[in-house]
Amino acid sequence: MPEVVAYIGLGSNLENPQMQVESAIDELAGLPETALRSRSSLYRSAPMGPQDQPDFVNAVACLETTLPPQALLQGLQAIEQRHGRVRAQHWGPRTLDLDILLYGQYMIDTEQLKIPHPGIAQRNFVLYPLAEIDSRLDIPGMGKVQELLAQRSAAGLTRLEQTPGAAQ
Ligand code: ROI
Repeated sequence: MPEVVAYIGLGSNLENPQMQVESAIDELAGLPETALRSRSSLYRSAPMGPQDQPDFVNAVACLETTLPPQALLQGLQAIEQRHGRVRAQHWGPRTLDLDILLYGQYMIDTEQLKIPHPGIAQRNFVLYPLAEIDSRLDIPGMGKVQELLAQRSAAGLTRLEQTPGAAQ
């Protein structure tokens, strides 16, 4: 497999969400055949979907990997499991959610994998951190991140300050 640049969306709204997301980024960096190229800041975001749940912490990580998409997905699911993810309520709270947003310029549409992630254009908590990493990024079939962002308000979204003492 040639090396591919993949973008991963991270989200958590249970059990110290900032810590869940920070440690998941470290775990992404530890996946086989994979290196962490860059990452966004953390963002606090109002829940999309049912409103009777805590705010989320969201971020995006950019990986270089030679894992095929299916193997990458399995790696993400293993990390979710380690964070105690249980799939209870549809669009309900979760300790950790990891999504493959982009896998190079590939378009994949299977039962298990939809890449680019179909929700990107609607989610300011994905677009803003993506743009922080690369605002000129092209999302196959959707357009440039910068243009998608211009159509999404930042309502409910706050970029979080660096955690004191966090590694830079
Ligand atoms: N809402 C926000 N703000 N962030 C998320 O990561 C997120 N993830 C979800 C649902 C429940 C749809 N809402 C979200 O899965």
